[in-house]
Amino acid sequence: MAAEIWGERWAESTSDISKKYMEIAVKKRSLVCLAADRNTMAGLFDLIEQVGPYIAALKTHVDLVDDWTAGEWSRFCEVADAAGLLIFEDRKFADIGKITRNQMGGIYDIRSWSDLVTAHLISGPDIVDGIQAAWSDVSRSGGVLLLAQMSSRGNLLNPKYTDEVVAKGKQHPGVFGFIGNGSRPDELRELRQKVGSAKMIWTPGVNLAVGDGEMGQRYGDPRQAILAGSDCIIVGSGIHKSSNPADSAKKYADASWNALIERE
Ligand code: 5BU
Repeated sequence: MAAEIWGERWAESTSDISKKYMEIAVKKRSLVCLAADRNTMAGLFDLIEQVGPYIAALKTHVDLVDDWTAGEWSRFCEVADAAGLLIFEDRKFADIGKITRNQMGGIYDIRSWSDLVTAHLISGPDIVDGIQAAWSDVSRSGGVLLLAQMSSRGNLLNPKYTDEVVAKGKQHPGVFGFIGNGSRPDELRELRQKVGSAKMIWTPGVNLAVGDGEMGQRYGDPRQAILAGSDCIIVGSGIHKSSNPADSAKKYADASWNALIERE
């Protein structure tokens, strides 16, 4: 079933975790990753309870939770796991390999609960080895999403930088895929051409209300993002700030799923 729906993306992928994601997306008929940017544990629990059935992955910023404790967080990850979600910490690592390896540990111990993390390639390719070593240290595995583009206005990830990130990232088995700019379908289409079919492209900067967001964020349409080659729309405020998060999540799920069917 997943092979049919995802076409060449499934056929060319050599990553277990990508295949796991594609299967979850088919099961839930949703290519939505929720950006769960709420800053209390109660707010996070409430959100996941409402939208769990309509999303395929959960993106966190573990360091923005005001009342974070290790115990509550591990309970939260258990709930996410029970809801069948991949857990993606959007940490945007950027340091040298050995420091990044240690930053996967520390108080938040990201290596012990994340399936995916983001990283910049600004410090060179060893950052991916550092992150993979950290997962190995706790006998787990995971995938790295490299920032090839960003959704925010004025960002410094110019096309030449994007090309180098893609060229290096494509070769590395520890790289699950790339972050692309969900607000600009044309840029995304170009990125997909460069990436080919073997790796994922996940896209923030997506909202049914297209246009400029807060503090330089930009938003594009979910259907357009998937048609341009995104494999997962990352949606934050479009869901968690809505008066009915479940209804909104369902709308994004339907838009993303229908676009995948249309694309393949
Ligand atoms: P929003 O509320 O849908 O704007 O939330 C977007 C989320 O995606 C938020 O958690 C950001 O940290 C994240 N993000 C982004 O907006 N743009 C980027 O280029 C990257 C991540 Br990388």
